[in-house]
Amino acid sequence: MNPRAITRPGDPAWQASAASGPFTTDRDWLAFHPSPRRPRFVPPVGSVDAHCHVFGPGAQFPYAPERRYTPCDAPAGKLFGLRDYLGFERNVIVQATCHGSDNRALVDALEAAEGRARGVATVTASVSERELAALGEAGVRGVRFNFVKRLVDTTPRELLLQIARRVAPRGWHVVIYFEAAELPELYDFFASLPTTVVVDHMGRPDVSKPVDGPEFELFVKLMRQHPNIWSKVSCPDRLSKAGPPDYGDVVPFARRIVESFPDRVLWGTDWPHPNLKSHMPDDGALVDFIPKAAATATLQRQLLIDNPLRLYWSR
Ligand code: 0GY
Repeated sequence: MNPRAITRPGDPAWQASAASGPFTTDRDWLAFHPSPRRPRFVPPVGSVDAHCHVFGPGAQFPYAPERRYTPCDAPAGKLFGLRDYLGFERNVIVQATCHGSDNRALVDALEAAEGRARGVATVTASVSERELAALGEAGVRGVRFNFVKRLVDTTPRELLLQIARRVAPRGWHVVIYFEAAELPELYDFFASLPTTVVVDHMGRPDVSKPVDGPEFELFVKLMRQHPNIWSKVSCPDRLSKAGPPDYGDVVPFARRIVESFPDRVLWGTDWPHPNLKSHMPDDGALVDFIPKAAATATLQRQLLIDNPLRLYWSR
C-alpha cells in the first residue's frame, strides 16, 4: 500500500482498513466516517486544518510498543484527500500517541505534502540537536506534551522544561493536551513554559458546567494572563453531551475563546478521531461548526488562515 496515494471520500479506497503489518486494531475501535458529507460552510481560500493525525500504515510505520491503543490505519493520502474534499489547503499534523516518539509516519506525511503541511512531533529529552534539525527540515514547528493519563505515562516536568528550552530558540512552540480538572495543578507549569504554547481542544472543558463558571474561567484567565498561550477551538465531538450534528452545547465555550483571543486561536478536524466511543463525527458537520464558533468573516479568516500561517508557515 502506498500511504501517500491521495484518496477522497467517495473513492472506494477511502474506506478504513484495519491496522496492517503485525498489528490488530482494537476490537472497540471506531473508524473514521465512511462517507462524510460536503460541508455547507465554505472555508475561505487558503484555510488550514490545524489539528489532525496520521496512523501508520502499521506495515510501513509501526505503532509504538508503549501505545495505549491500536487504531485502524489512516495514512497521509487519505488525510490529504479529506483536506481537498472539505475545502482546505493545508494541514498541521500532530504526532499521535500510538506512534510514541517515533515520528517517521509524521515526517513521511510532511514530505509527501510538499509544503502544504507542518508538523508537531513528540520527542524525549534525549533527542539530539541533529534529530531536531532534521524534524525542522521536514516541517516540524512544535512538540507536544501530553498530560492525559489514559494516553501516556507521566513525564517529569523537569524533562519537559528541558525540551521546551531546547526547542524555543528554533522558534517552535509546545502543544499541551490535558483535561480541565487537571488545570489547577498544571497551571503554574504551563505559565512557566518559555515559548508559545498551544492548548488542545480548549483544555477539554466540561461543557455541562457554565461557560462563565470557575472551571472554564480558570482557562480563560490562563490565556488572558499569558499572551503566549493559544487555543485550538476543536473537537466539539469529544466535548459535547448534546451530540451531533450541531454540538450546540460546545458553541458558547468556543465563541468565548474565539471572541476573547481572536489572534490566538486555531481550528482542526482531529481526523481520524482517535478513541471516540459514543459516535464518529461526520467531518462535514465539524466544518459546519466553524461559523458557529467564529461568527464573522474576519474571525473566520483569523482562525483558519492568518493565525495558522503566522505560527506554522512564517518560520
Ligand atoms: C486527539 C485526542 C486524543 C488522542 C490523541 O495522540 C493521541 O493519541 O491525541 C484522545 O484520545 O483524546 O486530540 O487526537
